[in-house]
Amino acid sequence: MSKTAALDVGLVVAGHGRHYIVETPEGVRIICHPRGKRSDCVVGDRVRWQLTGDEGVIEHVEPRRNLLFRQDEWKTKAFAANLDQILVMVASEPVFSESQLARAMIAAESAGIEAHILLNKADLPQIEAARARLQPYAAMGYAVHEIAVKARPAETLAALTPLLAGRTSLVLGPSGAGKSSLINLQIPDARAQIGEISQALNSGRHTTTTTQWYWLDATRKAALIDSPGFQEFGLKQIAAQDLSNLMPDFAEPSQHCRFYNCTHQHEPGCGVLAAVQTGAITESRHRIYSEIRRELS
Ligand SMILES: Nc1nc2c(ncn2[C@@H]2O[C@H](COP(=O)(O)OP(=O)(O)OP(=O)(O)O)[C@@H](O)[C@H]2O)c(=O)[nH]1
Ligand SMILES: [Mg+2]
Ligand SMILES: [Zn+2]
Repeated sequence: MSKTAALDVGLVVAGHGRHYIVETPEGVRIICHPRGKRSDCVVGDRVRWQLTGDEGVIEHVEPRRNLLFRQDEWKTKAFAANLDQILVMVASEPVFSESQLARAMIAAESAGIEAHILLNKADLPQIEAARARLQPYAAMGYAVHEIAVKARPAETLAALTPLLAGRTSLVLGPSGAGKSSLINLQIPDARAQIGEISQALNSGRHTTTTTQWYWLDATRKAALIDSPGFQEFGLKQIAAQDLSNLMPDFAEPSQHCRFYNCTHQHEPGCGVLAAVQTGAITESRHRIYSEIRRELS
């Protein structure tokens, strides 16, 4: 028997700086520390661990199916691993940044993870403007689900239940979009699930400060992962020449560029610039592309 096979298996359900909460196959949650200085596991990781005293030590992280992360100038921030889908949640209010939304979708494409858009707070008058801003994303093939988690809970549950069934979904988005409200709607015992340790770390706060894994069903087949609202969303992990391939509305037009290494900025015969002229690609999408591209070169 190999050394790791003798260790217990576990699932990382929360991380708090230098320690993690690992869940056993029986559903028991234990505080664990990584072996050594590097703390490189994230929520969703399958790990091998062993008990030392009343806490555990993570000895090994199993290979990941995928990993969603952002990479800024100085640091890499992993969101979660081994995901079936990402639900990028924005709301009619507060007004969302299209650049942040686009970056989250690009990160998902780059990690090879299916992404959906949830547009929350459909009850507010600002919904029309938000819907219009998301129209290009629907047109380029993303599913956009309009919901009202607090205002129309029954309707929201009915709309999202089939989407969530049997899958591990990460809910990602800016602060105040309603991510935690969605978790609480889908999972009535959410507060109980996160346990005392996590609650203590989040106590008295409305805003989420750590990524947390919640089971949706008693059979523990489906999960929802809550995450803190993000602001920065660097994409330094992406090579500049790959960027347009990760933007679905750029795919077809870029086939018509005269130069194979076209940057879609100023080149003659650029299919992307032609598509901006006709409106097939919006000005704002091209501006976001140019902004990210500048950061990558
Ligand atoms: N009008 C309206 N407000 C909503 C709806 N859903 C959620 N909210 C409100 O939006 C606010 C933010 O909700 P949260 O669930 O805490 O947002 P969050 O995305 O978890 O925010 P962070 O944890 O800071 O990232 C709360 O005051 C909710 O009551 C809705 O359907 N309509
Ligand atoms: Mg929250
Ligand atoms: Zn071009």
